[in-house]
Amino acid sequence: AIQACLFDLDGVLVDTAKYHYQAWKRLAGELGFEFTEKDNERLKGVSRDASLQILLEVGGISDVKEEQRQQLAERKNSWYVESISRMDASELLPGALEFLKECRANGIRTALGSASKNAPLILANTGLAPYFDAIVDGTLTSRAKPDPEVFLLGAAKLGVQPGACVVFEDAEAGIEAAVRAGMRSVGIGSPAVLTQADVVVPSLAAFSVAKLREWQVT
Ligand code: B16
Ligand code: MG
Repeated sequence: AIQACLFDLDGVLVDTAKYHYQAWKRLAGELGFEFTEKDNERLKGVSRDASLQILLEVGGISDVKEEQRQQLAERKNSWYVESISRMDASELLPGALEFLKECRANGIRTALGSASKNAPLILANTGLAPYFDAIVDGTLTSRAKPDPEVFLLGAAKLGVQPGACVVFEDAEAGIEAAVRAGMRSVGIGSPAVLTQADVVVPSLAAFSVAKLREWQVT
């Protein structure tokens, strides 16, 4: 049977994408170019440094030294942290807390698998921290999704074989990471986008432990 659930954070448990977008847009504004919501789609699930690289590409800016890059990323992050510092449990996505509780009530282990270095602050402010047996965030991984590192590390921390894990993800790269890790996956979002997922639901409110039980583990 399935023994563990591994969760992405942004887009699965909370909607922090809007705060990332506001902060990147503000940085683009200071640098003198527009950054649209469509551009922002490319940043979902992508690390902070890689996001900055994409942003600079959008603005047609290429000659930026490493030191200045770090300053720009730091600047964006300070605005982002300001926003998430004000978050509370009202910003949890539908069904997130209920499903985590249901997992734990049924003896299913839970881990976070997020690219964000700010994950601990978000978990603390939304009250989710006590529902995880293991946390893997952007400070613990060196290879970004679609590399399976983040989820393999989560499974190892839980002491569960990859084949007995299910990943919940809203980003294509995250689903691909799950596939490469040898795990099942539930896509949160649109089936047209998350084509590699085993099933796709609009939110965790449409999923349950009973559905996990339908999966045989080989
Ligand atoms: P930070 P996830 C990702 O979170 C976000 O989707 C992505 O937009 C962000 O750039 C990345 O975290 C890094 O976040 O700047 O806070 O370290 O979807 O992997 O939970
Ligand atoms: Mg995500």
